[in-house]
Amino acid sequence: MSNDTQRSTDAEGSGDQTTGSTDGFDSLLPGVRRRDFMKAGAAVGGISGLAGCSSLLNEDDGVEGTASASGVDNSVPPGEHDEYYALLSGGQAGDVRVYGLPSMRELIRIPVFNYDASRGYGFDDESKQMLEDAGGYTWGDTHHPRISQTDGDYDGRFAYVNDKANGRMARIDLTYFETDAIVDIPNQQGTHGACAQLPDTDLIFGVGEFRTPVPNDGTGDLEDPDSYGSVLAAINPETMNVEWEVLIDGNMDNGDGSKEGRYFFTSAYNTEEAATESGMTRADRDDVKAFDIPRIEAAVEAGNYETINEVPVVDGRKDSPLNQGDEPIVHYIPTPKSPHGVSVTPDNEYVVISGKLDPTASIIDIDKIDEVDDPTDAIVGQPKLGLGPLHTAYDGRGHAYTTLFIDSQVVKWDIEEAVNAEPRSESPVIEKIDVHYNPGHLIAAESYTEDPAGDWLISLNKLSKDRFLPVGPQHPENDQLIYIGDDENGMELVKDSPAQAEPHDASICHKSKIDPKATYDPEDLELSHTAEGESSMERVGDDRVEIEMYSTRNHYGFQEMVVREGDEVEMQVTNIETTSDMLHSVAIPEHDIHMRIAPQETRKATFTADEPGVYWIYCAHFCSALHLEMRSRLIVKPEV
Ligand code: K7E
Ligand code: CUA
Repeated sequence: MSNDTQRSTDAEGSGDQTTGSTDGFDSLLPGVRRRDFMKAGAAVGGISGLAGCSSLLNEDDGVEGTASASGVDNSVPPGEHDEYYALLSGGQAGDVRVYGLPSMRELIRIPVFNYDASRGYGFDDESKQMLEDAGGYTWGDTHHPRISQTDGDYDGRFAYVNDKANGRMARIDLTYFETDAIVDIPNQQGTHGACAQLPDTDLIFGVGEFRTPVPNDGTGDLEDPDSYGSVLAAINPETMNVEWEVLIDGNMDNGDGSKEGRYFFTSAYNTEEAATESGMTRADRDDVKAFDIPRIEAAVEAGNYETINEVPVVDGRKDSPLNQGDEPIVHYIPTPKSPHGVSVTPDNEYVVISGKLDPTASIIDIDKIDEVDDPTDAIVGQPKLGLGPLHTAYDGRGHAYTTLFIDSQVVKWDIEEAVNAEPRSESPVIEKIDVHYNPGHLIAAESYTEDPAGDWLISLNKLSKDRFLPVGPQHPENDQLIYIGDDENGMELVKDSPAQAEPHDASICHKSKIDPKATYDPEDLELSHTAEGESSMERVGDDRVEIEMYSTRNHYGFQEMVVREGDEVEMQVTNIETTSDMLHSVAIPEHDIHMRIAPQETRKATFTADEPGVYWIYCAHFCSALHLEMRSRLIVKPEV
């Protein structure tokens, strides 16, 4: 088998991976988009449940999907694509997972704050350097992946995700589904909430949860929690620089932005500024903060800040001069009790704050925030939902869906009804469904945009207990798929899907809005491209060797490379394949190197050859029938 016969002439990056399939609805119902069809769920009654659309498609050939009792079907036949991308945070795993929806198939994992040899991430010079520059930690705690928007809709360019563990924010380039930038946020520990300034992703906000001395450099009073503070950080989405921060009283938890860019909202659970659990839960209400972004930017512009660790920090505490008078930069709105989730409604009328330690959610009228004298007058509804309300999502039909952590349920309720009802009334509640068990976030398709899809919802349950085969004391989590497209027949639990700990939040984006490349565009890379026949190996100093070579089926540019003990070796490899999915890797035994290189991609690794001997460089990615033969010898000669 020669290299030539194996080399396919498949058109490069034909895009068939992402755009080739039709979802069937276009042809079935000319002029009606699938979403519109689903939104008409109640009206079309019986067939509204055919969410997976495979049964509809297959009606003629008699093939049935795995429809449930009411006909809801999330199955995607072999070879067919899903309707949505779901990007889920991996929590303590430090990554972001990509599911296809509605099948809930996990497609790939994107390493972000973790090292992942299966993606070569953290093992080549560039990604290793990026992780090193971002603090050099080997793990992170991702919670809130948010996809960039333009005009209030997903633009599919980037996703941003926080690291609660080490106070960082990362950007994922959705052209390649790869992390391309990480910022270590100064003056912030416990970056929890993460969200963009909408509608055009002009800023990314990192929400500081843990109160520390600011700056936290050992100066000042370390013992007295009263002297600590936490900051909101505004990050430039292009440069990933922190533009400014706002110091606040109390603490912050989750965050969400108003849809027109004016406000950024955060919840809180430690208005008491305590350092113990009992101290943190003493107060019956905690301050939701509404940051007025234009006013904060005006303060920065006017020089009303203190520079701490090279970042302009604006004083947004209650007694700050900037918060006196009619135009405060931060509104403090007390809501019950240790509120957690923060979700702006798709129409930008309200922000819903889930009570966590109170059975209600508080509905704040966004237009009233700057008008009322008593901030609590901006709270226009407080429906009683159940025990442990945590997070809220929307279907675009006027309904909200809130997880009840303690009740292990998802509650569906009517937003306008809740505004009209008496406080603590249960009348806005439409329906509750059991989930298994103890849900944290829930997320509905495109719920974070101005136009939610209203068909699928995932409940991200923290406990799975008895739902799967036992695998020892560490259980998987349970991501449950719920169909919400049928108001008449109600919510339907469709699938249990085990997940490695710990997905917190997710963004669900229609497949038409993300357009990944199937091979690399060498123009997008900083490293030079090495073509076939152009491999080079050069000694550039007494103890430094530079290698540039290509890889293809089934060999590397060099069959052997001879260096001297103690040499620093810089090895740069281009995968010259043009066929999509034809990856190679460069694994160097006993040197902790693994580069995994996609078609037309170039990667580089630098290492010291400090142990004389022979090392078989091999391709660790099974690429072809001659994969095992795809090897090269690294010969390290002893010093004489
Ligand atoms: Cu509720 Cu970090 Cu959004 Cu977890 S957070 S669940
Ligand atoms: Cu190349 Cu295996």
